[in-house]
Amino acid sequence: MQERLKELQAEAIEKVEQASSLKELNDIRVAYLGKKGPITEVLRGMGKLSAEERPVIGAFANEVRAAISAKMEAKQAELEEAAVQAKLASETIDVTLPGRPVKLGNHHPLTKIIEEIEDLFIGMGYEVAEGPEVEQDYYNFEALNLPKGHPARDMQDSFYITEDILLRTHTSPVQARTMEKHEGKGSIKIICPGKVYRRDNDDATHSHQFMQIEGLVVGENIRMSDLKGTLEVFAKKIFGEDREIRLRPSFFPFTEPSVEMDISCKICGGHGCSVCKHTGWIEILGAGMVHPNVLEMAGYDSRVFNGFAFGMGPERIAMLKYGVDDIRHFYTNDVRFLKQFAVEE
Ligand code: FA5
Repeated sequence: MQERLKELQAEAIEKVEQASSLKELNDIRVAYLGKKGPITEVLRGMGKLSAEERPVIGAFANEVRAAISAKMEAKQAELEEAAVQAKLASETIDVTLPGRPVKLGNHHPLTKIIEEIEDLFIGMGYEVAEGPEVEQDYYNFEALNLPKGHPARDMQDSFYITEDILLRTHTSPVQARTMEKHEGKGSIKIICPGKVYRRDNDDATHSHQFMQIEGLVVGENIRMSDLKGTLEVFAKKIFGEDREIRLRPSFFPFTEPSVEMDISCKICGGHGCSVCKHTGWIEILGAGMVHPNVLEMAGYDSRVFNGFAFGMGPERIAMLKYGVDDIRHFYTNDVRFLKQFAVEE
């Protein structure tokens, strides 16, 4: 019996040495040390042995199992280490390979122009104010001298949510809100950038959703010449000294007198094209002296206080500054269009 056990030990150890995978090793474990294996089989025959022989064979059988198990453990460690080494070898990184460039985004041209305009006005002592896009009819129209039924409401076709709530059609309600907050006291110098909405048909210079930047100055002895000077500084800083500006008399119910400012078209150099509707000029803002009724409705004494206001369209400004021929490029977000603005960052 001892001979048979020795034979099995030698046989099992040889197989373990030759095993080339963890699976193979496990199969050998089951085959030799398992309940149905040959060692267990030999031990089953121990009943036929004498009482003296039995402990000797039993102890020997345990030694055989221990020797096979120890060999297996050593082999298992060896195979596991080999597997780790093989994995490391297959995952070697060639640090000398050139890296893949990471594509960097850039600011949207509208963000750039709005920030540029904000910086310019902050430099002139203005503060930035904001207001809601879903606005009350009162602030969008009534507080701006546009009572219900006023024909000038047709100038801004609106998206109404209820009879009294709408998507704001301009940023001018922020003027009304800011003046109201001041409760008729003290001067104001703000700009208010934000989105506005109108039921306009989309074309090269119109969008149903666009941006505006409102400006408002309230104080004592503010004059039309202050407004003109401010707009001139703005236009020259943004467009350069060589671009022409013109102020045209206009009408807004919330300003009196009112003007519109045009800039000479960069696309055609002022000769006329589809962007400037063959006039050589593009309108970029409306402005005027704050109407006394607007000051009074917000709680200011119009005999003491006066002011000027303007509202500009950053899309049109960006079109003129960067030579963009269609406002819709700003919203379709074609990366080929957007990445052209990366170089100036
Ligand atoms: C207004 O919205 C006045 N609230 C501006 C104002 C403020 C006047 C304060 C006086 C005092 P207007 O509707 O003209 O005015 O719009 C102002 C600017 O917004 C225009 O000059 C133009 O640059 C831009 N704009 C108007 N409609 C569109 C549109 N559909 N798409 C793109 N830009 C537009």
